[in-house]
Amino acid sequence: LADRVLYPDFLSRTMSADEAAALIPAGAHVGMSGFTGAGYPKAVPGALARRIESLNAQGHGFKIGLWTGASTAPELDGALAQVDGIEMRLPYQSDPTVRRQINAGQMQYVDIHLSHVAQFVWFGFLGKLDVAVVEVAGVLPDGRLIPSSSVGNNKTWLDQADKVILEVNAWHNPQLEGMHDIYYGTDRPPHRKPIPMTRPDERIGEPYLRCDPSKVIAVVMTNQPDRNSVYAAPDDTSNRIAGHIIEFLQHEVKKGRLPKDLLPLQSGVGNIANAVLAGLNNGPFENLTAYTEVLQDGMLDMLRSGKLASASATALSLSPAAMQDFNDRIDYYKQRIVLRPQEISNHPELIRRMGLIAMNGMIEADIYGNVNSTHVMGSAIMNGIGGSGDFARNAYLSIFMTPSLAKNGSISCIVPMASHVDHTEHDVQILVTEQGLADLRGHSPTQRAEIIIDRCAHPDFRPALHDYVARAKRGAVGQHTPHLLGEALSWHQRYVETGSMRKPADPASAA
Ligand code: 0RQ
Repeated sequence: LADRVLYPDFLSRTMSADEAAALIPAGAHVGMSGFTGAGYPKAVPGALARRIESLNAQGHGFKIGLWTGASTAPELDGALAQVDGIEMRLPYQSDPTVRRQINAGQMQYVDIHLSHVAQFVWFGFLGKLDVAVVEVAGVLPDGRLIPSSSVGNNKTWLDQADKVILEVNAWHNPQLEGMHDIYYGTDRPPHRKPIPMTRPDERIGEPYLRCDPSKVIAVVMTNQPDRNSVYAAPDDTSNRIAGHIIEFLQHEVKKGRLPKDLLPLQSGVGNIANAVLAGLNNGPFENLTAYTEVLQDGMLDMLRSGKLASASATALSLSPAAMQDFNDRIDYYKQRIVLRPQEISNHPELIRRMGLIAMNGMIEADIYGNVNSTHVMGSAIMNGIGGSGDFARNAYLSIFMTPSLAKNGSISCIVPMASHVDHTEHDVQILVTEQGLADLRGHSPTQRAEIIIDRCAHPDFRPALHDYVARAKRGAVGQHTPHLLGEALSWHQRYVETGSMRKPADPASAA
């Protein structure tokens, strides 16, 4: 305790997680730390869930509004959802229980761009933030805080909340101190100034989080690891997607549209993203940089090999083995990694200025290039838009990738019309599946349809997609983006009714 909490006044405010959880009132808006399984509070959420469970057994109807950085872990989202303790959740989540409750209509979910969250709170768009529960790695003698493995919205939670509960997690390497860069220069319009950053590795802020000590109502000591999920080894499909992207980037360098060390990379979460990074690690490019949200295993490998010179992110999201390596070589990584608030890691101004290469996963794309990142069959949430919209719209190159088929081949990820649109045709430049890569730049919708079907759709579904376009060209009210409105979502409807987008009579075809 004494070596992690150096601010003397806080010692008298240390208490158990149960005592701290008792300070959170029913109906409160609670801002918790945590981003993609890193830096979330480990003890207070579980204690709060136990309290909610026992109060609700007595008929209290206790729920909170839960705001985070992004996804957290079973000990936070899972624990609170299991006791039906979340009235409203924002932003990105990936917890199975939360997802089930949202899709059952039992939890409200507000899925907003990750760069918007902090400023929506500053603007008062989301109402008052009552309590912040923030994990830190330590407290300085003057009360400033050493952030832990993610920064997320912590600066905003600490600044905006009436009351603050700190979890000081001794599991974190004390040498994390100095890795973070917290920028305090943001303001509200009309007082905004340009953010003074032109390179991903630039430091423009300070390494600590500020916090008014008088707001701190509890300090809870923990010693527990982050979620640290394991990534699947790249399979053939992901390797082929990675191969297409690397070939494309080489082509862009040859054409003079990208420098030979490329431009800063943004990479989404998940196994395909990790495979692309593995591909880049074995690929021809040197001296790369990353300006991204989440630093996952693949980027750590690239930093270690030297392919990646530096990486800026808002969170680490590492497997246990990668975390071990991170701790073992923290001096090396500290010179190459900067962790920032998510309003800076995802800031449209910076993404546009630095010219990012954005690579994100998707659920489906339609023949005209609209991308659905979030909804299954137009209705059921998977995770959320996360930062994909921040990056896609503002990047130098916006790439979306997916296997061409889902659910054992019963679903085509290229469909006549996307059942939900997160990224419009205007924000999507490149689509990639294991089948190939569609470069949509400079092409009209009908030209795009041919390219997407021939390059990206699975061969089983190509004839039906071409047939749809041909008939739409005859039957649509306009020829710019021809659709047959009565049929456009029929593939999804067939899946809902039969469990497959393929026509039952002919397993090899669709529509
Ligand atoms: O579901 O696990 O139940 O089988 O979707 O699909 O293929 O494992 O792919 O892990 O890369 O996730 C878009 C969800 C892709 C992710 C998405 C089903 C599939 C499986 C996952 P099962 P895969 P991935 C920065 C960027 C939005 C946020 C973002 C995501 C599950 O990339 O959440 O980009 N993106 N943030 O079976 C029905 C289809 C489907 C389908 C896949 N067409 N129809 N189900 N699935 N395609 C990071 C942050 O913002 C934090």
